[in-house]
Amino acid sequence: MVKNVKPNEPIVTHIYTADPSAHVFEGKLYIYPSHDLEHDEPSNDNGDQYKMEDYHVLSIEDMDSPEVVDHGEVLHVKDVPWASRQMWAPDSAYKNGKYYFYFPARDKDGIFRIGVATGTSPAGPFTPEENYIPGSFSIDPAVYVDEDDRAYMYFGGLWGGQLEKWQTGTFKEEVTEGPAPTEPALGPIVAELTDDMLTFKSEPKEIKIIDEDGNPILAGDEDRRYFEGPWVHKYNGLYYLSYSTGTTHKIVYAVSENPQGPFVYKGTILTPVIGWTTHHSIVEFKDKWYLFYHDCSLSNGINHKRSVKFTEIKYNEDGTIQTIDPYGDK
Ligand code: FUB
Repeated sequence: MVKNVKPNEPIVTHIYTADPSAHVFEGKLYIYPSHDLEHDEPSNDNGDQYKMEDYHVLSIEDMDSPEVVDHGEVLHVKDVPWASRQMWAPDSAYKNGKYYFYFPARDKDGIFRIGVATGTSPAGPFTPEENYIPGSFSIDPAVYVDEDDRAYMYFGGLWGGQLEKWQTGTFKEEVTEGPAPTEPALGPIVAELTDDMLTFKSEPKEIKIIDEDGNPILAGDEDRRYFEGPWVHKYNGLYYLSYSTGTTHKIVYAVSENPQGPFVYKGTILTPVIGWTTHHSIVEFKDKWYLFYHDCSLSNGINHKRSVKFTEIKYNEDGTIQTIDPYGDK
């Protein structure tokens, strides 16, 4: 257990953690991160340096004096029949009295797919299904269970996340480019989940992100276009889709009245952190809203050695989110 964790400090230091998906289950805050492995191999734009093999679950009971419990390894790639490597950003959900753990990994052909594992406790362990979710592709699943009990999975990531390779609807290994800078950017993908949470109910479809005038955000607009790491939460009846802009290293957001969009771009939640990737989640716990995110400060900027942190977020009266500079007080 790690005691007295402070905002904007690593919540654990005994392992490197990234891509935190935070949820409140059974009255506690559970964090589902990636588990970064330590190695000295070089980095590339394909993300080969992110060699993760397993997942740990973390939890916090009281955010006013946070003590973080590491529940240990809950799933390892060797136990997933369809997966070969790279257990990237996961998420979890609760429905039907069960916990569902969603994770991307490369299949035996090197194609990223999304798998699901189930368990009876939010702290795991989780038992994987034999195969990946049929029709799933790319990375970074985030599952939102709405108040009407319908559940949606948001996913997709550019570059190493392979989203460009699916532009025609089938996987094309040779495709490396997305749309031209003056064309609409690729959006994240959404698919409604079946009631048993194990398959897609509908064909995955691309989400449209537009500006306040109704124009699509363009591929060349790297300050606003979608890159990876989607997250959806609801605030005052509106759906907030937040995501990483990748090359410009920001967490930004867009809002909609419909969980499947279109979403209207609103602004920046988190300015760039130390390290290339930025990835987050947003959760309400005991009447406060928190942003969980990661950076590479503990490893002095090594991109594949990241640490999960948190900070409180505040809404303005008009529903916009106040921008956070994670190093603002230093
Ligand atoms: O952790 C591996 C990848 O890096 C994630 O899937 C992306 O969102 C980025 O954080």
